[in-house]
Amino acid sequence: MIERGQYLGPRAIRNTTMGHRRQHRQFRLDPFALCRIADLGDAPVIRGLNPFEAMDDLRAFYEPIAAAGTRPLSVGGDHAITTPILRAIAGPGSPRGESVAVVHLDSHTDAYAVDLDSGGVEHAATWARLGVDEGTIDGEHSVMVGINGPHPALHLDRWAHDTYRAITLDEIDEIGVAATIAAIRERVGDRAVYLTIDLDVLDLPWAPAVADPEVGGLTARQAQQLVQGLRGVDLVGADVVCFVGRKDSEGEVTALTAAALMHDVVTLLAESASR
Ligand SMILES: [Mn+2]
Repeated sequence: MIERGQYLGPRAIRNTTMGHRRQHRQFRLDPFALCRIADLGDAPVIRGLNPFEAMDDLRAFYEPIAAAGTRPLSVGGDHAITTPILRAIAGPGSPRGESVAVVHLDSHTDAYAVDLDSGGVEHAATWARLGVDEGTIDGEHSVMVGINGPHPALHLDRWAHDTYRAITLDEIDEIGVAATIAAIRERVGDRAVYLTIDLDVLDLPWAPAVADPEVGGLTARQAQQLVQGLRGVDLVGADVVCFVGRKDSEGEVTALTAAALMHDVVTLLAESASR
């Protein structure tokens, strides 16, 4: 599950976006003119060898961000980062005080139960269930998109389908991207939304450098359409995870794909914040 080198993901994204053009063509606007947008630097995880303490370190980094009303977009790290970010920005004890709807793009459900399946350890594949259990995620208004590939236990899928709206890659093939966007929007309604993108939802030509690759994922174009299709929802934060920069192909394809999706997300966040 854990793959070394993911902590270098943000640097690879910074490198590839050094000369980035900032204005959003489809939305006809400059997010950097709408809002104050800044790189807040690497989140210090001082106690990285202990998963529980590492989660607390990350949460401590995000708490003042949440208190300031800032809408964070983070680059992982693996999917374990989503738990402490959600704890800072949503649910009991957060400034918001209530759960958020989650839009989860991933080949995997990440529905392992901490106690039943994971020996009490919170990790990259427990966050989607843990968040529902501890009240940061509103399962009834949340949706998984792009579920694909073989997996170790059918009961995880059952939990995901019972709790979230889980749209498999097969269903996207069947109904198309536009109907998928409509289903996502219907599910989240007017709730505050957190978007989390595991890059393994993409097929390997567009994102080879991921921790847990699955064959036959979304094209980069489909992923862009799905993300841009969230325009108008109240997006309060987002992350892009599981990027293993040192596995990237020549031309830094995964970094470019991640950066393109992040530009869409930054634009969505800027529009949400300025509404
Ligand atoms: Mn995944």
